[in-house]
Amino acid sequence: MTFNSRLDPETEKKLLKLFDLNVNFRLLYKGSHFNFDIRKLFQICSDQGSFILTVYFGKHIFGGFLKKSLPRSNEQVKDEDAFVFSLYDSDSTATRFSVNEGHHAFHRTYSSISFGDCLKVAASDREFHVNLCSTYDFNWPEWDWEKQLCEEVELHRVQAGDLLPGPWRGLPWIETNRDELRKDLVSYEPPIVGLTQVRVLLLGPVGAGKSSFISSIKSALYGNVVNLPSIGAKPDGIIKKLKSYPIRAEKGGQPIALTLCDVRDMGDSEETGLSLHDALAVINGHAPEGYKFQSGMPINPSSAGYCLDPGLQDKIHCVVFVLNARSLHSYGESLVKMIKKYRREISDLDVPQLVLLTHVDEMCHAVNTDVRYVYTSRIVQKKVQEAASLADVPVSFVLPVKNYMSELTVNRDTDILIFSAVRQILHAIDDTFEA
Ligand SMILES: Nc1nc2c(ncn2[C@@H]2O[C@H](COP(=O)(O)OP(=O)(O)O)[C@@H](O)[C@H]2O)c(=O)[nH]1
Ligand SMILES: [Mg+2]
Repeated sequence: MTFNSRLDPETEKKLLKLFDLNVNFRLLYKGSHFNFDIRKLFQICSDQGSFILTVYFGKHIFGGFLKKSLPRSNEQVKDEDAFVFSLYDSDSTATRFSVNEGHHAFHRTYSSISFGDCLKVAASDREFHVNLCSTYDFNWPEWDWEKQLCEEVELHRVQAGDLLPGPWRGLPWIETNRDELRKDLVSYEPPIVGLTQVRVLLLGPVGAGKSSFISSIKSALYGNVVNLPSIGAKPDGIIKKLKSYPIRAEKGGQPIALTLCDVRDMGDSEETGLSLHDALAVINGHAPEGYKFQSGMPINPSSAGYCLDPGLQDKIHCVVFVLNARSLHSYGESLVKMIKKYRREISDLDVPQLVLLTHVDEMCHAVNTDVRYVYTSRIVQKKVQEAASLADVPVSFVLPVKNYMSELTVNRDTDILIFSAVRQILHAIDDTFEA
């Protein structure tokens, strides 16, 4: 049974900034999911460690933090670190107020939760109401100090120590490394004489970040953020073309030896997305550029442009499964089975396969603020392990990245992470040809 927090990533970031240490949130309770039953909240959340309670009114959020656990029975808790907070709307920053200098910071009864005398959340008849103390300046211009009905109530565990003592993969985050990685990519030569381009196919469900990865490579090379029109495009679910993207060292320059190929997204079944048959046809070089994939119409020798006798240059030299770290837990069983099946079939073709794990910046506050934490983040490490087990590959085959998206300018460390993922793809190709 999964349920998602009402906190969007931007708001979550603001709340995370309330803490001096690096922390992350794990949702334990959501009122609307549990029919606003406070007994359920006590049952699930007691003795679970530090927590933050959030109550929502449209864009406005109030709440409280307790470093200690929610007690199992009705009692008062002393906690020097407890605080209450308010976030007026998405444009402002969250403000925190300490609670009574720690004394009686928290109180639970069988039907209510109070942070000092500042904030009380009381349940009655499957509803939650909140009372605020007007002596605190909650920065709340339009607040009516009478008790208010909460739209939503959530309780997140606050997990400290998101960062490991040291990185689990080394990467020098220095300018010379960016230059070197860039130079290696631009001067890359395929390991087979006569092959001028290696073709890398990106496979994965919609929203995984396939298009964004292609544009991120271009951005890192060009030194300015490039957006492909297909980024964030809504899936039409019916047709999508095979599109090859030659990569150039500079805008309008000569293509380098790497081409990325985008195809129809994978769906929950072979009928709703790219079929194994069509994927293999692309990998084996039978599908022509611009080929339109259609459900129920597998590519075959009578399809327009079908390449009957493909050469090595028409084939795919590496398949990269692109997965969204934030969605890993919600990928359906059928998609997971399909990925494993595709992996097995592609293995028979001796084509190297890797996993690109995107959206890691959304998993971890530290990575979001500074991408250099990617290999020190405990949660990213966990997601990498999950992705490896989902796709049945060794952990070392999973490449975590943060794609460029809303930024206006490129950044040295994001470039380094993108370039190093590309380097590993190229190494996998070289190793396969050498074997
Ligand atoms: N935060 C974050 N957003 C990403 C990342 N990669 C892609 N996105 C966003 O996710 C959405 C889907 O990306 P897109 O490249 O269109 O996915 P595709 O369907 O696999 O081609 C877009 O809104 C992207 O801006 C990433 O690494 N981090
Ligand atoms: Mg796309």
